[in-house]
Amino acid sequence: MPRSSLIAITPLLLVLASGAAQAHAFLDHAEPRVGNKVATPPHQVTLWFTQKLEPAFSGVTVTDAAGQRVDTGKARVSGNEMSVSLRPAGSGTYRVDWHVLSVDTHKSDGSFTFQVGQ
Ligand SMILES: [Cu+2]
Repeated sequence: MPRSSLIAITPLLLVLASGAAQAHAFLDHAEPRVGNKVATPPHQVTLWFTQKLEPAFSGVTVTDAAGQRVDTGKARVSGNEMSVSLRPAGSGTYRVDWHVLSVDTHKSDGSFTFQVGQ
């Protein structure tokens, strides 16, 4: 097979692989809740998944309205739950980006936002 054909096929396989992975560790719910508004900046964000997680390969980052990271870095993972502490920050739209490896060895990732303020 010509080299150019291999290059064309590789991205397609990656797309198929990531699509299959999404069928495994879904985000079940989060606190603050996905898309919700809270009055004051939370001290932590907690995410619950549909499967148990592998702590070494799972993580979460949180950024504030200015795009600055406000998480303290080290996510805590216990069973199907992952949480991270937040530094004090202001109001506006916060973005949560998570990636997990579930115990069935499948990766998935995603993001959501919540609002802080009145
Ligand atoms: Cu899976």
